[in-house]
Parts: sequence; C-alpha cells; structure tokens
Amino acid sequence: MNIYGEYQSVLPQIMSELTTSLQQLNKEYQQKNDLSLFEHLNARIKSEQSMIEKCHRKGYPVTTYSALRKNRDSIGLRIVCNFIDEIYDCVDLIEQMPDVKIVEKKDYITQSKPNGYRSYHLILDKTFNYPDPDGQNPGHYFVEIQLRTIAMDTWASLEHEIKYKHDIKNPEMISQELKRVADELASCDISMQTIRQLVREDK
Ligand code: 0O2
Repeated sequence: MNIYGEYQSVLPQIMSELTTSLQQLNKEYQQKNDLSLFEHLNARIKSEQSMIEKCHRKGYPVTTYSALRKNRDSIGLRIVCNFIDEIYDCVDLIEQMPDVKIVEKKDYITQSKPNGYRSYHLILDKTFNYPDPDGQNPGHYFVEIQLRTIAMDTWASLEHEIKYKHDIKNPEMISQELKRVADELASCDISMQTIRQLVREDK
C-alpha cells in the first residue's frame, strides 16, 4: 500500500487545480501591470521514498495520516520570479485566494539560512472538493509553496546537485564558497531590481 493510501490519486488533481489557479493569477497580474508575476512554476508530489524518509527523520509513524497531516509538503509548488518585489506581491495575492489560509511563512530572503539559502516558504491550508484524512468533504490539504528569484533558484539547484550527489573531501571550503556565491547572487538580485527602477523612473 502506498504511503498516500486512498489519497494517492487525489494529490495530483489538487496540485493541478492549484497550478491552474496560480497561472490564472499570473495572467491577471500581467494584464494589469504589464509584467509577469512569476517567470515559471514547478509542481511536484513528494516521492513516496522521500516521504517515508521524512517520517523516519521526524519520528512519525509511516502512515497516510503522517504523510498528509504531520508533514505538510506532500504537495509542493515552486514559483520562480524575475525580481524580489514580485515574490512579495505573489505572497499577498496567494493570501487573498479563496479558501486559502496561510498557516506558516518563512522568509529566508530577509533572513537567509546560514549556508546562504534564500527563498520565501509558505504552507497553505486549502479547501478542495475532495475528502480528506479527517473525514471532511470538502477537505483540507496542506501545500508547501517556495518562492524564489531566478538567481536564488539557480543557487539552490546547483547547491543541491553538488551536496547530495558527491562525496565532498573539503566540506568547509565548499560551504564557504557556496555561501560566497549565494551572497554575490543576492547582491545581483538587488542590483537588477535597482536597474529596473532606474529605467522606470526614466520613462
Ligand atoms: P524537497 O524534495 O525539495 O521537498 P522540513 O521540511 O521539516 O524537513 P523545515 O526546516 O521545516 O524542514 O523546512 P525548510 O527548511 O523551511 O524547507 C525545506 C525545503 O526547503 C527542502 O525540502 C528544500 O526544498 C528547501 N531547502 C531548505 N534549505 C535548503 C538548502 O539549504 N538548500 C537547498 N537546495 N534547498 C533547501 P526537502 O524536504 O529537503 O526536499
């Protein structure tokens, strides 16, 4: 039996519905502001193996209830924006979406992780027209949304690739270098936003 049990087929449907709503939000924002809210959007259902590993790591029983209630990232969306300002616009707009309650916000942009990781993380509790593990219908589902700029996304992808795929002989030096690059990219993000502002003021 899959860890997601009877909800295994519901999760992709929820993911797809939410993706469509966010793409619609992007369209409306584009029409109103003449610029994109986000550059692209990825969505994934956490693999069964990762979910089981996470249950073990957190000390939760390996059950459907743990997968959907104790852990809150079975459905994950990553929104990649061109500029930092759009990340915060996007958070505001998500907060206003119908049937959405934001139950957790982590701003790793203003407060980056010690290793240099930057992103804005949200956990949503959203109602969908499917039954949930607490017997409610419409049911409540948690969704994790990570919002980043292109530069933050590039760093996180490469850092993940470097860290998880190879044995590192001199981890301290590599961590220092990764942190240095993260800070340089953060500085580029701010510069690009400033340049955009200058161009706007020039009009
Ligand atoms: P995947 O496959 O991306 O889902 P927890 O989620 O409980 O384990 P915490 O502290 O509550 O941990 O969550 P956190 O750190 O706010 O967010 C976890 C997710 O953010 C990770 O998911 C990564 O996607 C991303 N993330 C956090 N820190 C880093 C980092 O230093 N480097 C990179 N590349 N990504 C990071 P998972 O579960 O690891 O994997």
